[in-house]
Amino acid sequence: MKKLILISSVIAASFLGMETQAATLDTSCNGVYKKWNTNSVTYRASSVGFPSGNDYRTALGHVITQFNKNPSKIRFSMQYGDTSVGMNNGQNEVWWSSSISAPAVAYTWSSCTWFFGWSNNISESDIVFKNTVNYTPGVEYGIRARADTLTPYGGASRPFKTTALHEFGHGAGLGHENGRYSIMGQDWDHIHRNYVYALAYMGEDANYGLRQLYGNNAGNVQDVGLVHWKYNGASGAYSSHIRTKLYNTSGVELPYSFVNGERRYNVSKGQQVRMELTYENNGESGQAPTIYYYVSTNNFISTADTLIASTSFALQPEGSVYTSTRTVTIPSTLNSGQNYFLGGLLDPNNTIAEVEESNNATYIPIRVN
Ligand SMILES: [Ca+2]
Ligand SMILES: [Ca+2]
Ligand SMILES: [Ca+2]
Ligand SMILES: [Ca+2]
Ligand SMILES: [Zn+2]
Repeated sequence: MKKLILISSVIAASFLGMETQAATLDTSCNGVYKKWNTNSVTYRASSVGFPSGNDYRTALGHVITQFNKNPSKIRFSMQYGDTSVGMNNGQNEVWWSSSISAPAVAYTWSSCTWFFGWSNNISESDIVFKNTVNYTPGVEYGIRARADTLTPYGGASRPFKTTALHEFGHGAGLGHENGRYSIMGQDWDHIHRNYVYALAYMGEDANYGLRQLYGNNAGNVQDVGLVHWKYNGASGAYSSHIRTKLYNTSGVELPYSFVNGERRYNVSKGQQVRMELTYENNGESGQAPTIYYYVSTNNFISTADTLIASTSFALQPEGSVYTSTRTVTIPSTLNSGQNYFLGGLLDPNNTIAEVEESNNATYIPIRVN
C-alpha cells in the first residue's frame, strides 16, 4: 500500500540589489545562509565591455585569480565574449552600464525553500559596473596596479579591482561589513601596497565569511598579509578605513605632513615610536609568523633593509583583523633632514607556504628631524 507523504514547501523568490544590504551573511531565510549550492560558479563577461585585448578584460581575469585565493571551497571562473547580457536571464554575467546609481552593483537571485530543512540557494548573479566612473584597470605590473594612480594613494582613479572583488564577494553571498577592516566595506582603501605595487585582495574578514558559507578549502590555502590600512568606524553599511599611524610612546600620533597623499611622520634619531600596522590571516589555518621590522631608504620593504626589531605572534583566520602597534627605536645612524620608511615584513624566512607571498611587507613614511 502506497503512502502519500505530504511535503510542505515554501518558495519565496528574493531579489536584492545588494548595495543596500548591511550584513556579512544573509540569514533572512529562517537563519540559513544565502549561498550557492555548488562550489564552482561560472560568470560570462560582456563582449562589448570586455573585448579581447582590453585592459579591463585583463583586470577581470586578475580579479578572478585573486578571488580564487580565498581559503573556502568556492571557486569562480570567467568566460568572455557574451553577446547578450541581462538580469534574471539564467546566466551569471558581468557588464558595464551608465544606468546604475552606484559605481557598481551586484544583483543576486535566490530562493528560500523548505525541503526537509531550509535552504537559500543563489540561482543567478549579475555584476554591473558604471561606465562613467573614473576607474583604472590597474594592470601596470601584471596583477598589481601602479599605486600612485589610485585614489587611496593620492591618484585620480578608483581601483577597478577592489570594486570588482567587493562585487564578486556579493556574488558569493557576502553582504556588507561595517565593523572591521574589510573589502566588503569601502573597497577602494582595502588594498595592499609595498613600493609602487598595489594589490587588490579579499582579506581576512571576507575570507572568513566565505569559509562560513562554503567550508574550509582543505587544500592548505594559507596566507598572512601586512597592510598599512585599518578600520576607521562605520559609514552606514560600510566600514571606513584609514592609514595606520605612527605614535609616540604615550600613544599620541606624531606630527606629520601629507606627501603624495600619505602621512609622513617627523621623528628624531634615537626616538622610541609605536608603529601601527594591520596583520591579517587570509588563510584557513592559524599561523604564528615571525615579523621583522625595518628602516628603509625607499618604500620597498624587504629583507635587504636595516632590521630594527622582530617578534612573532599568533594570527587566527577568524575575521577579527588584528591592528596593533609595535615599539621600535629610530636608529641614531639615520641622516637628519632625510626621508626614510619604517616597515614590517611577515614570514621573512618563508617558513609558511602562502597562496600570496607578495603581500607580506608594507611601510610607513618618516622624515628624520
Ligand atoms: Ca548571456
Ligand atoms: Ca544574467
Ligand atoms: Ca611565506
Ligand atoms: Ca602573504
Ligand atoms: Zn556592496
